[in-house]
Amino acid sequence: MRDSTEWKPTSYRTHTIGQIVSDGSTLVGSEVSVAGYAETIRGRGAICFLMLRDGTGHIQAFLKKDNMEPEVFDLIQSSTRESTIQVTGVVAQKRPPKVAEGEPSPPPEYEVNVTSGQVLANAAAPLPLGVIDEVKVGLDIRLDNRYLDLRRAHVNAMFQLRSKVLQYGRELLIKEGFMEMNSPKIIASASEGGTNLFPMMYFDTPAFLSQSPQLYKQLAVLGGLERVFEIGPAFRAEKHDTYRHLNEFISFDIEGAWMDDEDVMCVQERMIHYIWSSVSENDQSLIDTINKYKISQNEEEISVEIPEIPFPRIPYCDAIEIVKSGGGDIEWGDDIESHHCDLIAEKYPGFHFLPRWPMAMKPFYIYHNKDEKAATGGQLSRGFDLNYGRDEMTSGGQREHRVDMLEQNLRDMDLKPEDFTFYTDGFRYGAPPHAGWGLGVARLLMVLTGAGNVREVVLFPRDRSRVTP
Ligand code: AMO
Repeated sequence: MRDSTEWKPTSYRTHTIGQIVSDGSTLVGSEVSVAGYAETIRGRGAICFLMLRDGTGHIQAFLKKDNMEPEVFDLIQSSTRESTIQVTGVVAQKRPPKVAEGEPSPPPEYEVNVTSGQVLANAAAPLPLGVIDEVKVGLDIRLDNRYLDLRRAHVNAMFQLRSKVLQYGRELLIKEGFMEMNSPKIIASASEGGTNLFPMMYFDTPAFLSQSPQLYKQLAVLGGLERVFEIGPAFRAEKHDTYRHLNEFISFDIEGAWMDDEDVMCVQERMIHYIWSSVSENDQSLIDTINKYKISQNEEEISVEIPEIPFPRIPYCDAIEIVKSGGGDIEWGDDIESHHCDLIAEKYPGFHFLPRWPMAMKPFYIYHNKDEKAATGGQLSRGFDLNYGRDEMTSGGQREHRVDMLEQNLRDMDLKPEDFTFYTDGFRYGAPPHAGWGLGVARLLMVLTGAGNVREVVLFPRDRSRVTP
């Protein structure tokens, strides 16, 4: 449940449930108002036990018809599970349960003896999925009813953890002098290849949804912001139906001036190390909630093992040799696909970087160094990936900051420099060498939480068959 120390009173409640649960001893005898979802409503006749849940905890509300308006009592008693209810009453310590002699007494528990209340909104019954009772339902039903799925403790904990991961990522970058920026999501030209764009009409002009903040984070750096980051949506019209692809995903990007590929790989590993360390230090209760569910489902528990840094660097050429020696069918110049990654992961099971990809396999904005040739004679680039197991987490690299080379790269990749003048013009007035990366947030969360599908860690995923809710 959420940390409740800084919650302030609102029109609907004087306290959060978590505050009463944790500060009950100081509140006994005081009047409080709380509001939440009705988990269970038990009792007959003139007595009712209502278990209320808000985002911070659970508490029992005890209702006696004699102590309140009888109509309100009847309304609450006849309300359905998950209805939202507000009650006002006096905090009392619950009678402690009997324990055997010599056994330690459990910590005191508190309840609210209700004097008034109201049903704020009744829930329809039956619920399309169980919130507190574990009835197995498929992912599609869960996603169709995500607003209810989210009320389940482990799902709620998962999204709290997601928020923490982003918070820690931001923290580390801000400490290192990066500032947050936002780039436009309606764009005129592709940065990551033209085939997977979502076209749209921008009034009378054809435009696209942005695949990446790439060109804009670079322009911000050229403009003197020096170190920027962005956490924002990226759109890809890819016809994949896999556990790790979505058509809209959150990309966590950085870009830094006076940096090369190795510099930004170091930033990335420090950030991941910081995220894992911070989760391990601060968020065990979220992990415990998720693990409680995993244990009930016989799934492997999460254990937050802080990865050692530096992560191994396996240059592309070496990676090809590892795949070949593992029996994989691959040649220099081929993409390293998931089944190849499995062979690399046998040797490097944790996070590992794959730097120095062939230039022809990397986008036009990647740095082109004519002196960097592979043994095959092929041109190498300053582009890298970060992988974990069979999955790519990140792509990045040093960027081409020399405008003539940049235009050459565009031509080499059959793109027209005149379509990119809004970008290339930014390089005509002095451009710092710079580098950056883009990390798939959902993929990183899959590693942290052991989720088998990105949809588990994305609130309202967008894939080929889903645009609602
Ligand atoms: P790239 O296209 O490799 O690089 O994307 C960066 C990272 O984003 C994630 N990702 C996805 N996640 C879910 N669904 C998808 N369809 C999807 N596509 C990509 C991956 C990937 O590693 N501009 C460069 C980054 C840079 O060089 O700074 C880029 O976008 O985790």
